[in-house]
Amino acid sequence: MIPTITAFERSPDGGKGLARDMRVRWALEEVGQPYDVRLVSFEAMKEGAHLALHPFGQIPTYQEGDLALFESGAIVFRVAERHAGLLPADANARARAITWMFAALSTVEPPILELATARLLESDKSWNSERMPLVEDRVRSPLKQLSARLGDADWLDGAFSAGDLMMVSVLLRLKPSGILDEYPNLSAYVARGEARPAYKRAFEAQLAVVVAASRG
Ligand code: GTB
Repeated sequence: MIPTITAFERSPDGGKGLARDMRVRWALEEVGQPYDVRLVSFEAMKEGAHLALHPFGQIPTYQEGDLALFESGAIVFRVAERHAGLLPADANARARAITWMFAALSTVEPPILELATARLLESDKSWNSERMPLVEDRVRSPLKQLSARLGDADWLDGAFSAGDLMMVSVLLRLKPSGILDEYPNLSAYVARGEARPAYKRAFEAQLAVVVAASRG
């Protein structure tokens, strides 16, 4: 059965692959599962039909038969669980890969989102320049430890897994800030993720939506 995911009809990032459908596309590409994409406008996201799929009125969603999921982490986990290639067969290694997915989403991503909010939505506030160093340091704190743990390994725990897919996806959001460059092994880690053929296919697919929208 071909699953259907949702993505922005007009992505505010202009095709940089930062919206969260990108990690779902990437997972589907990694496992070789074809998928359909339904594009939704900001207005439609907040209306009943979409809210029935996503209680917070966001993208991405995932539909497979009568199963409907939201939350990119849950969707990537579903894809990884149902197909070979993103989670190791060994039970302990599998549990560790899932742990890295959670670490990406619940430890590394929140301060990165806070930084994005501070830069995009609060730059005009009088207190922004005073607060920004604190926000940036909250990003650096888990990165320093992540960098130490990764060391000179290619991936976080042996072979590439859904844990790496999620961690690279989360770190990508930091690229414009320059903070990632402070950790050369993390920059190289992200570049390794971006170099994967599945990542490139996913990136091109989301970019094609932006290009098509710009042509009207
Ligand atoms: N926790 C959820 C998940 O992981 O799936 C969060 C989903 C989410 O934040 N979705 C965003 C959304 O639908 C799109 S990805 N927003 C519309 C709304 O809330 O009304 C977040 C995002 C948006 C824009 C950029 N960008 O322009 O760079 C990057 C990321």
